[in-house]
Amino acid sequence: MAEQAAVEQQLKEGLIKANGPSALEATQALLDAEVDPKYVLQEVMAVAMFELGEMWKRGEVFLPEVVASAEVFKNCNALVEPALIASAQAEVSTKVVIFTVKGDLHDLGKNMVAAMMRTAGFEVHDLGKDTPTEKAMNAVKEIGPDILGMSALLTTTVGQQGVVIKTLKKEGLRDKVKVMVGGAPVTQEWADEVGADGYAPSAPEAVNKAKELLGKS
Ligand code: B1M
Repeated sequence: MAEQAAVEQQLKEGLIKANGPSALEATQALLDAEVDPKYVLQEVMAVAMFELGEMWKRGEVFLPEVVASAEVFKNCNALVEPALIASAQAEVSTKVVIFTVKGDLHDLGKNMVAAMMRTAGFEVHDLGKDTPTEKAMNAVKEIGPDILGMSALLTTTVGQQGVVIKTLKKEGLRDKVKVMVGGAPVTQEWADEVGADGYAPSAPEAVNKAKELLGKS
């Protein structure tokens, strides 16, 4: 492999410019060189998407370009996930239900959290994006998860995390599950305000927080 920093840069640029072949080539090169797949996801791919978001805010890129980059992210993620899973620890007695809240189509970060939780040996049930509260309630009743994880990326949808927690209370389910919240606009203060049990700013930290909440750290 060429110098690692150069390949990381190639991957970041491939994501930002939606150059799929170049991004995939760089992802594969990093994995072949046995760079930690968690590092590739968190420190390279997620960082590139953050930079893209800043460019979008400044009006340097537009929605169709962001859509194209998100597609490249998904394809690169599909390469990284098997490497992540291969490093999974055999634990499994922890069940997680995870989803992106109603009205919100952002799922790249939620997918990363789900993948890293699987790596930690958790049994993860991913309900997807734009998830109606009722679907989440049914999953809690049917699956009986230890953790219910909610992702939200928009200031207009983050309130749904509070709606879900209120609905859990209304249905007598709140004490049966630990609730975790995350996503770019989410903070510890917000988690406290809506009555979540835990918040994590990143996918690896979400795994640590889940273990902490279950007394397994
Ligand atoms: Co959207 N978008 N987007 N977008 N998008 C943001 C979020 C935005 C900040 C961009 C900007 O203006 N700079 C902005 C929100 C502004 C706001 O609310 N204040 C925005 C907007 C405005 C919109 C639309 C409204 C645009 C429009 O249509 N006019 C629209 C909304 C559609 C909808 O949801 N209803 C929209 C659409 C889209 C795309 C479809 C094009 C695409 C999403 C594709 C997809 O996800 N499949 C997209 C993208 C890619 C982004 C940015 C550029 C990148 C998001 C991302 O994937 N980041 C984003 C800019 C930004 O966030 N700075 C932006 C990478 C990902 C790995 O990080 O999701 O933060 P993230 O996840 C992290 C942590 O947050 C954490 O761990 C992850 C990994 O470490 N985490 C958790 C996440 N979930 C967690 C759960 C946990 C714990 C941790 O516990 C359960």
